[in-house]
Amino acid sequence: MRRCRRLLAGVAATLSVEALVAGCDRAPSTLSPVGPKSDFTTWAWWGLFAVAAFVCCIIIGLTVLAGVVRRRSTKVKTGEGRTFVMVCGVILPGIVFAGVFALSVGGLVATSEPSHKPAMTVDVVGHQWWWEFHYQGTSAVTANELHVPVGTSVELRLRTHDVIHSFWIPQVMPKMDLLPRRINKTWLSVDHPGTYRGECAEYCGVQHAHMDFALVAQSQSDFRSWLQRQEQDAATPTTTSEQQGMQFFTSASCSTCHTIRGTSAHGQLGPDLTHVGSRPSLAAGLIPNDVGHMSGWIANSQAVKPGNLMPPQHLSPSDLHDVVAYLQSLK
Ligand code: HEC
Ligand SMILES: [Cu+2]
Repeated sequence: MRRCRRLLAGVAATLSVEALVAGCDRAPSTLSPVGPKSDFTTWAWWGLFAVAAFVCCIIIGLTVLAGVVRRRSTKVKTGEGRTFVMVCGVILPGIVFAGVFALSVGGLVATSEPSHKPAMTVDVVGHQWWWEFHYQGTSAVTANELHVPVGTSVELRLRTHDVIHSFWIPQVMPKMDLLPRRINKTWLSVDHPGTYRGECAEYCGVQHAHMDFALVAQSQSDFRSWLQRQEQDAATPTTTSEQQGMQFFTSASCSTCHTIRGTSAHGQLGPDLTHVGSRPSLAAGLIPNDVGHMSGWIANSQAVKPGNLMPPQHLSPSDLHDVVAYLQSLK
Protein backbone atom coordinates (compact mmCIF):
# COMPACT_ATOMS: atom_id res chain seq x y z
CA MET A 1 0.00 0.00 0.00
CA ARG A 2 2.78 2.37 0.98
CA ARG A 3 4.71 1.49 -2.15
CA CYS A 4 1.62 2.19 -4.21
CA ARG A 5 1.22 5.61 -2.60
CA ARG A 6 4.87 6.39 -3.23
CA LEU A 7 4.46 5.42 -6.85
CA LEU A 8 1.40 7.66 -7.19
CA ALA A 9 3.29 10.57 -5.61
CA GLY A 10 6.13 9.99 -8.07
CA VAL A 11 3.74 10.03 -11.01
CA ALA A 12 2.08 13.22 -9.71
CA ALA A 13 5.49 14.91 -9.31
CA THR A 14 6.48 13.93 -12.86
CA LEU A 15 3.18 15.23 -14.21
CA SER A 16 3.54 18.56 -12.42
CA VAL A 17 7.09 18.98 -13.77
CA GLU A 18 5.72 18.29 -17.23
CA ALA A 19 2.93 20.80 -16.67
CA LEU A 20 5.59 23.34 -15.70
CA VAL A 21 7.59 22.65 -18.83
CA ALA A 22 4.45 22.80 -20.97
CA GLY A 23 3.55 26.13 -19.37
CA CYS A 24 6.97 27.48 -20.24
CA ASP A 25 5.86 29.37 -23.35
CA ARG A 26 9.02 31.48 -23.35
CA ALA A 27 10.96 28.63 -24.89
CA PRO A 28 10.63 28.78 -28.69
CA SER A 29 11.23 25.55 -30.58
CA THR A 30 13.15 24.92 -33.77
CA LEU A 31 10.49 22.28 -34.44
CA SER A 32 7.81 24.89 -35.16
CA PRO A 33 9.47 26.75 -38.04
CA VAL A 34 8.05 29.91 -39.61
CA GLY A 35 10.52 30.57 -42.40
CA PRO A 36 12.39 28.86 -45.25
CA LYS A 37 15.69 28.69 -43.32
CA SER A 38 14.23 27.00 -40.26
CA ASP A 39 12.13 24.68 -42.45
CA PHE A 40 15.37 22.99 -43.43
CA THR A 41 16.59 22.69 -39.82
CA THR A 42 13.31 21.05 -38.84
CA TRP A 43 13.48 18.61 -41.76
CA ALA A 44 17.07 17.71 -40.90
CA TRP A 45 16.08 17.20 -37.25
CA TRP A 46 13.25 14.81 -38.07
CA GLY A 47 15.40 13.01 -40.69
CA LEU A 48 18.19 12.40 -38.17
CA PHE A 49 15.66 11.38 -35.55
CA ALA A 50 14.13 8.81 -37.92
CA VAL A 51 17.54 7.34 -38.82
CA ALA A 52 18.59 7.21 -35.15
CA ALA A 53 15.29 5.60 -34.12
CA PHE A 54 15.63 3.00 -36.88
CA VAL A 55 19.19 2.09 -35.91
CA CYS A 56 18.20 2.00 -32.26
CA CYS A 57 15.35 -0.44 -32.99
CA ILE A 58 17.68 -2.75 -34.95
CA ILE A 59 20.22 -2.78 -32.12
CA ILE A 60 17.57 -3.49 -29.49
CA GLY A 61 16.17 -6.23 -31.74
CA LEU A 62 19.56 -7.88 -32.21
CA THR A 63 20.33 -7.67 -28.49
CA VAL A 64 17.05 -9.36 -27.62
CA LEU A 65 17.65 -11.96 -30.31
CA ALA A 66 21.09 -12.73 -28.94
CA GLY A 67 19.58 -13.38 -25.53
CA VAL A 68 16.72 -15.52 -26.75
CA VAL A 69 18.20 -17.66 -29.48
CA ARG A 70 20.61 -20.29 -28.26
CA ARG A 71 23.65 -20.73 -30.36
CA ARG A 72 23.09 -24.02 -32.21
CA SER A 73 26.70 -24.78 -32.70
CA THR A 74 29.57 -23.62 -30.57
CA LYS A 75 31.84 -23.53 -33.54
CA VAL A 76 31.77 -20.21 -35.35
CA LYS A 77 33.49 -19.89 -38.65
CA THR A 78 35.79 -16.88 -38.29
CA GLY A 79 34.94 -15.62 -41.78
CA GLU A 80 31.22 -15.21 -40.95
CA GLY A 81 31.82 -12.99 -37.92
CA ARG A 82 34.22 -10.78 -39.81
CA THR A 83 31.77 -10.16 -42.65
CA PHE A 84 29.03 -9.26 -40.17
CA VAL A 85 31.29 -6.72 -38.42
CA MET A 86 32.41 -5.26 -41.76
CA VAL A 87 28.84 -4.81 -43.01
CA CYS A 88 27.13 -3.63 -39.82
CA GLY A 89 30.05 -1.89 -38.17
CA VAL A 90 31.76 -0.18 -41.11
CA ILE A 91 29.80 -0.19 -44.38
CA LEU A 92 26.28 0.59 -43.08
CA PRO A 93 27.37 3.35 -40.66
CA GLY A 94 29.57 4.74 -43.46
CA ILE A 95 26.54 4.98 -45.76
CA VAL A 96 24.44 6.61 -43.02
CA PHE A 97 27.18 9.17 -42.18
CA ALA A 98 27.76 9.99 -45.85
CA GLY A 99 24.00 10.52 -46.31
CA VAL A 100 23.75 12.78 -43.28
CA PHE A 101 26.84 14.72 -44.39
CA ALA A 102 25.40 15.23 -47.88
CA LEU A 103 22.09 16.35 -46.37
CA SER A 104 23.82 18.89 -44.11
CA VAL A 105 26.07 20.34 -46.80
CA GLY A 106 23.15 20.45 -49.27
CA GLY A 107 21.04 22.28 -46.71
CA LEU A 108 23.79 24.75 -45.89
CA VAL A 109 24.30 25.57 -49.56
CA ALA A 110 20.56 25.78 -50.26
CA THR A 111 19.91 28.20 -47.39
CA SER A 112 23.07 30.30 -47.69
CA GLU A 113 21.45 32.69 -50.17
CA PRO A 114 17.79 33.76 -50.29
CA SER A 115 15.74 32.85 -53.36
CA HIS A 116 14.83 36.53 -53.86
CA LYS A 117 17.20 39.46 -53.66
CA PRO A 118 16.90 40.94 -50.13
CA ALA A 119 14.52 43.90 -50.08
CA MET A 120 16.24 45.57 -47.13
CA THR A 121 19.32 45.37 -44.93
CA VAL A 122 19.54 45.65 -41.17
CA ASP A 123 22.79 46.18 -39.27
CA VAL A 124 22.77 44.13 -36.09
CA VAL A 125 25.14 45.16 -33.30
CA GLY A 126 25.64 42.93 -30.26
CA HIS A 127 26.38 44.66 -26.95
CA GLN A 128 26.90 43.28 -23.47
CA TRP A 129 23.91 42.59 -22.90
CA TRP A 130 21.48 43.94 -25.43
CA TRP A 131 20.93 44.20 -29.19
CA GLU A 132 20.91 47.19 -31.50
CA PHE A 133 19.27 47.28 -34.93
CA HIS A 134 19.97 49.93 -37.62
CA TYR A 135 17.63 49.92 -40.61
CA GLN A 136 19.92 50.76 -43.54
CA GLY A 137 18.90 53.74 -45.64
CA THR A 138 16.78 55.13 -42.80
CA SER A 139 17.52 56.86 -39.51
CA ALA A 140 15.60 54.26 -37.52
CA VAL A 141 17.49 52.57 -34.67
CA THR A 142 15.85 50.19 -32.22
CA ALA A 143 17.00 48.16 -29.23
CA ASN A 144 16.07 44.53 -28.62
CA GLU A 145 13.29 44.70 -31.20
CA LEU A 146 13.75 43.77 -34.85
CA HIS A 147 10.80 44.46 -37.14
CA VAL A 148 10.60 42.93 -40.62
CA PRO A 149 7.91 42.72 -43.30
CA VAL A 150 6.48 39.22 -43.66
CA GLY A 151 7.41 37.12 -46.74
CA THR A 152 10.44 39.30 -47.56
CA SER A 153 14.12 38.39 -47.54
CA VAL A 154 16.02 40.66 -45.18
CA GLU A 155 19.80 40.86 -45.24
CA LEU A 156 21.50 41.03 -41.85
CA ARG A 157 24.99 42.40 -41.30
CA LEU A 158 26.16 41.33 -37.87
CA ARG A 159 28.94 42.88 -35.81
CA THR A 160 29.81 43.21 -32.17
CA HIS A 161 30.63 46.18 -30.00
CA ASP A 162 32.61 44.10 -27.53
CA VAL A 163 32.89 40.29 -27.24
CA ILE A 164 31.59 37.36 -29.29
CA HIS A 165 27.80 36.98 -29.33
CA SER A 166 25.58 34.73 -31.40
CA PHE A 167 22.32 35.72 -33.07
CA TRP A 168 19.65 33.02 -32.93
CA ILE A 169 15.91 32.97 -33.64
CA PRO A 170 15.02 29.28 -33.15
CA GLN A 171 11.79 29.41 -35.15
CA VAL A 172 13.24 31.48 -37.99
CA MET A 173 16.97 30.93 -38.53
CA PRO A 174 19.99 29.01 -37.23
CA LYS A 175 22.73 30.70 -35.22
CA MET A 176 25.21 33.19 -36.65
CA ASP A 177 28.13 34.50 -34.60
CA LEU A 178 29.03 38.16 -34.14
CA LEU A 179 32.82 38.42 -34.11
CA PRO A 180 35.12 41.31 -33.19
CA ARG A 181 36.61 43.20 -36.19
CA ARG A 182 34.41 41.37 -38.64
CA ILE A 183 31.02 41.70 -40.31
CA ASN A 184 29.13 38.45 -40.81
CA LYS A 185 26.36 38.45 -43.38
CA THR A 186 23.25 36.32 -43.32
CA TRP A 187 19.56 36.69 -44.11
CA LEU A 188 16.15 35.78 -42.81
CA SER A 189 12.60 35.55 -44.04
CA VAL A 190 9.42 34.96 -42.04
CA ASP A 191 6.28 33.32 -43.47
CA HIS A 192 3.68 34.32 -40.87
CA PRO A 193 3.09 37.58 -39.00
CA GLY A 194 3.83 37.34 -35.31
CA THR A 195 6.40 37.96 -32.61
CA TYR A 196 9.23 35.43 -32.30
CA ARG A 197 11.79 35.27 -29.55
CA GLY A 198 15.47 35.57 -30.39
CA GLU A 199 18.39 35.18 -28.03
CA CYS A 200 22.14 35.29 -27.69
CA ALA A 201 23.54 31.80 -28.17
CA GLU A 202 27.19 32.37 -27.24
CA TYR A 203 28.22 32.90 -23.63
CA CYS A 204 29.22 36.56 -23.40
CA GLY A 205 29.42 37.43 -19.70
CA VAL A 206 27.33 37.59 -16.53
CA GLN A 207 24.08 38.69 -18.15
CA HIS A 208 24.28 36.46 -21.23
CA ALA A 209 21.08 34.71 -20.12
CA HIS A 210 19.24 38.05 -20.26
CA MET A 211 20.10 39.01 -23.80
CA ASP A 212 16.86 38.36 -25.64
CA PHE A 213 15.20 40.23 -28.44
CA ALA A 214 11.88 40.11 -30.23
CA LEU A 215 11.53 39.57 -33.96
CA VAL A 216 8.28 41.20 -35.03
CA ALA A 217 7.04 40.14 -38.48
CA GLN A 218 4.38 42.47 -39.84
CA SER A 219 2.36 42.94 -43.01
CA GLN A 220 4.01 45.25 -45.56
CA SER A 221 1.74 48.18 -44.70
CA ASP A 222 2.07 47.76 -40.92
CA PHE A 223 5.82 47.52 -41.29
CA ARG A 224 6.01 50.64 -43.43
CA SER A 225 4.01 52.73 -40.99
CA TRP A 226 6.03 51.37 -38.06
CA LEU A 227 9.29 52.28 -39.81
CA GLN A 228 8.00 55.76 -40.64
CA ARG A 229 7.22 56.38 -36.96
CA GLN A 230 10.62 55.05 -35.86
CA GLU A 231 12.40 57.36 -38.30
CA GLN A 232 10.84 60.42 -36.75
CA ASP A 233 12.57 62.41 -34.03
CA ALA A 234 11.35 62.00 -30.48
CA ALA A 235 7.94 63.44 -29.58
CA THR A 236 7.98 66.92 -28.01
CA PRO A 237 7.02 66.77 -24.34
CA THR A 238 3.56 68.18 -23.63
CA THR A 239 2.95 68.18 -19.86
CA THR A 240 5.10 70.10 -17.37
CA SER A 241 6.30 66.83 -15.85
CA GLU A 242 7.42 65.52 -19.26
CA GLN A 243 9.18 68.83 -20.01
CA GLN A 244 11.05 68.66 -16.73
CA GLY A 245 11.88 65.02 -17.43
CA MET A 246 13.45 65.98 -20.76
CA GLN A 247 15.35 68.83 -19.09
CA PHE A 248 16.70 66.40 -16.51
CA PHE A 249 17.58 63.71 -19.08
CA THR A 250 19.54 66.02 -21.36
CA SER A 251 21.42 67.74 -18.53
CA ALA A 252 22.12 64.66 -16.36
CA SER A 253 24.47 61.76 -17.06
CA CYS A 254 21.78 59.90 -19.03
CA SER A 255 22.62 61.82 -22.20
CA THR A 256 26.26 60.70 -22.10
CA CYS A 257 25.17 57.10 -22.72
CA HIS A 258 21.79 57.36 -24.47
CA THR A 259 20.60 59.01 -27.67
CA ILE A 260 17.19 60.61 -28.02
CA ARG A 261 17.02 61.87 -31.59
CA GLY A 262 15.78 65.47 -31.81
CA THR A 263 17.34 66.42 -28.44
CA SER A 264 20.92 67.13 -27.35
CA ALA A 265 21.33 63.54 -26.04
CA HIS A 266 23.75 61.70 -28.32
CA GLY A 267 25.30 59.02 -26.07
CA GLN A 268 26.27 55.73 -27.71
CA LEU A 269 26.88 53.33 -24.83
CA GLY A 270 23.28 52.41 -24.07
CA PRO A 271 20.15 51.76 -26.16
CA ASP A 272 18.68 54.52 -28.35
CA LEU A 273 15.64 55.76 -26.39
CA THR A 274 14.00 57.89 -29.13
CA HIS A 275 10.89 55.68 -29.16
CA VAL A 276 11.41 53.75 -25.94
CA GLY A 277 7.76 54.26 -24.93
CA SER A 278 6.65 52.08 -27.86
CA ARG A 279 8.62 49.01 -26.73
CA PRO A 280 6.82 46.19 -24.93
CA SER A 281 9.81 45.29 -22.73
CA LEU A 282 13.05 46.73 -21.35
CA ALA A 283 16.57 45.45 -20.65
CA ALA A 284 16.66 42.86 -23.47
CA GLY A 285 13.33 41.24 -22.72
CA LEU A 286 13.86 41.03 -18.96
CA ILE A 287 11.11 43.32 -17.63
CA PRO A 288 7.85 44.68 -19.05
CA ASN A 289 7.90 48.32 -20.10
CA ASP A 290 5.58 50.17 -17.72
CA VAL A 291 5.93 53.05 -15.28
CA GLY A 292 6.70 50.80 -12.30
CA HIS A 293 9.35 48.63 -13.94
CA MET A 294 10.98 51.56 -15.74
CA SER A 295 11.21 53.53 -12.47
CA GLY A 296 12.76 50.53 -10.74
CA TRP A 297 15.25 50.11 -13.59
CA ILE A 298 16.37 53.76 -13.62
CA ALA A 299 16.59 54.00 -9.82
CA ASN A 300 18.79 50.91 -9.58
CA SER A 301 19.16 48.75 -12.66
CA GLN A 302 21.85 46.74 -10.85
CA ALA A 303 19.19 45.19 -8.63
CA VAL A 304 17.25 44.11 -11.75
CA LYS A 305 20.10 42.92 -14.00
CA PRO A 306 23.24 42.66 -11.83
CA GLY A 307 26.45 43.55 -13.63
CA ASN A 308 24.76 45.34 -16.55
CA LEU A 309 26.62 48.36 -17.91
CA MET A 310 24.23 51.06 -16.64
CA PRO A 311 25.55 52.29 -13.27
CA PRO A 312 23.10 53.11 -10.44
CA GLN A 313 21.66 56.61 -10.93
CA HIS A 314 20.97 58.81 -7.94
CA LEU A 315 17.77 60.71 -8.65
CA SER A 316 15.38 62.55 -6.37
CA PRO A 317 11.87 61.01 -6.35
CA SER A 318 10.48 63.95 -8.34
CA ASP A 319 13.24 63.77 -10.98
CA LEU A 320 12.60 60.02 -11.30
CA HIS A 321 8.88 60.61 -11.69
CA ASP A 322 9.45 63.27 -14.38
CA VAL A 323 12.06 61.37 -16.38
CA VAL A 324 9.87 58.24 -16.46
CA ALA A 325 6.86 60.33 -17.55
CA TYR A 326 9.00 61.77 -20.35
CA LEU A 327 10.45 58.42 -21.51
CA GLN A 328 7.02 56.75 -21.44
CA SER A 329 5.66 59.53 -23.67
CA LEU A 330 8.23 58.70 -26.40
CA LYS A 331 5.97 56.42 -28.43
C1 HEC B 1 27.21 54.66 -18.27
C2 HEC B 1 26.18 54.65 -19.27
C3 HEC B 1 24.73 54.85 -18.88
C4 HEC B 1 24.20 55.91 -18.17
C5 HEC B 1 24.91 57.08 -17.52
C6 HEC B 1 22.77 55.70 -18.18
N1 HEC B 1 22.46 54.55 -18.85
FE1 HEC B 1 20.62 53.81 -19.18
N2 HEC B 1 21.43 52.14 -20.04
C7 HEC B 1 22.76 51.93 -20.25
C8 HEC B 1 22.95 50.60 -20.78
C9 HEC B 1 24.28 49.96 -21.16
C10 HEC B 1 21.66 50.01 -20.88
C11 HEC B 1 21.32 48.61 -21.37
C12 HEC B 1 21.44 47.64 -20.24
C13 HEC B 1 21.08 46.22 -20.59
O1 HEC B 1 19.95 45.97 -21.05
O2 HEC B 1 21.92 45.33 -20.39
C14 HEC B 1 20.73 51.03 -20.40
C15 HEC B 1 19.36 50.85 -20.40
C16 HEC B 1 18.45 51.86 -20.09
C17 HEC B 1 17.02 51.76 -20.25
C18 HEC B 1 16.28 50.56 -20.83
C19 HEC B 1 16.23 50.69 -22.33
C20 HEC B 1 15.76 49.48 -23.08
O3 HEC B 1 15.23 49.63 -24.17
O4 HEC B 1 15.94 48.37 -22.59
C21 HEC B 1 16.47 52.95 -19.82
C22 HEC B 1 15.00 53.33 -19.84
C23 HEC B 1 17.56 53.78 -19.39
N3 HEC B 1 18.75 53.10 -19.56
C24 HEC B 1 17.41 55.06 -18.90
C25 HEC B 1 18.46 55.82 -18.36
C26 HEC B 1 18.29 57.09 -17.68
C27 HEC B 1 16.95 57.79 -17.45
C28 HEC B 1 19.52 57.50 -17.30
C29 HEC B 1 19.89 58.75 -16.50
C30 HEC B 1 19.28 58.91 -15.22
C31 HEC B 1 20.48 56.51 -17.77
N4 HEC B 1 19.79 55.50 -18.41
C32 HEC B 1 21.86 56.57 -17.61
C33 HEC B 1 23.78 52.82 -20.01
C34 HEC B 1 23.64 54.00 -19.29
CU1 LIG C 1 25.53 36.04 -25.01
